[in-house]
Amino acid sequence: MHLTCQQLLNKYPNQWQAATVHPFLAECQQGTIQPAQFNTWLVQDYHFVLEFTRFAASVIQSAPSDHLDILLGGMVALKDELNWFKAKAAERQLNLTQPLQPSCETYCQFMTELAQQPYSIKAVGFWAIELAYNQGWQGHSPMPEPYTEFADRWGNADFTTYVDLLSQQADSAQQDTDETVQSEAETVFLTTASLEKDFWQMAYEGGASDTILP
Ligand code: HMH
Repeated sequence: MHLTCQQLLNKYPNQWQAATVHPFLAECQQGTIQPAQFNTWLVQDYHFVLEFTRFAASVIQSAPSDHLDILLGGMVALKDELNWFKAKAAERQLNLTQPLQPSCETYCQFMTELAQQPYSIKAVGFWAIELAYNQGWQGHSPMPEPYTEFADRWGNADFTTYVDLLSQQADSAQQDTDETVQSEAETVFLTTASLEKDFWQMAYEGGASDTILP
């Protein structure tokens, strides 16, 4: 019996819910999120995506040949996404050279370490990271302006299809693995869920430090 992505979702519904349902997203949908909170998310997520791109390169590095087509499509999307982040930051006059906050730093560190793992484990992490954003933004869609394009970027139907293909590739990578490796993949899934929750919370608290002292 091999581990599947769907089994992970079935086994840990509460952890996955905490990763994909958060007041940050709910308040974007209501249009009540504060700009300082949203801007904190935007700057930190730009840094996240930079590191995620390097992680994607490591996934490609160790993937079987017949998985490359889907993964390279994802890489092309990341090129576009990084430029889009820069454009959104410029519109909001945000400084992208701000330091990483601890929750972002921890998540980036996790990806750096995950990059050293076998492909079957990386594939589960890569899928979980993308699914978290797909379900998180889609589950709070549609969003009003100026958040509409953010919800659409990760909530759109093509992205859902891409994430589903990633789950199929992650499932097929479990075929020749032993129980030890599968339990590591399970841990990677749970850690991803927890890091996603913390990332939303970091953004949600992002307004607090913006208080201007006299
Ligand atoms: C924190 N998780 C986080 N940011 C993202 N951009 C994604 C997942 C999806 O790529």
